[in-house]
Amino acid sequence: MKTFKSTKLFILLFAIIISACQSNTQSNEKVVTEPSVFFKNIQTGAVLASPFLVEMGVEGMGVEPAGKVNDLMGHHHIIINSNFIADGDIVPADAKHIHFGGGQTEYQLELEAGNYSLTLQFADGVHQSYGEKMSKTINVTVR
Ligand SMILES: [Cu+2]
Repeated sequence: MKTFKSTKLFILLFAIIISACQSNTQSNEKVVTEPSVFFKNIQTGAVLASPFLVEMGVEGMGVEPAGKVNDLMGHHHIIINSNFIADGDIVPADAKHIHFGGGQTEYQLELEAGNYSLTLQFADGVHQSYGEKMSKTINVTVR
């Protein structure tokens, strides 16, 4: 009887240890961050004097000049008063869409006074968007 009890206890402890290990593994997986882009130096709601410096950040991917398509690599774009570009679509080249095909991560943006949405959009070497998950939109006021 005593042996049976301790065996039961051992199995119970074993089960607790196993489940503790599993929940650790799960929470570690959740900590892994998805690749993302962000404005390093400007928060949404900022009031700025033109021209102002825009510092473009990326996590989980690398910046390289446009030209070739490489996994997890690309370049930044700033989109003014327009939406992010859907995954796989080409980022247009016009006054609203500024490409940083040289691999730049900083830009002096000049805008007339007013309210703007600024979207940072990451895209691959042939300007195909990485989609909404690799974009970030903020709203700013230019005095
Ligand atoms: Cu581009």
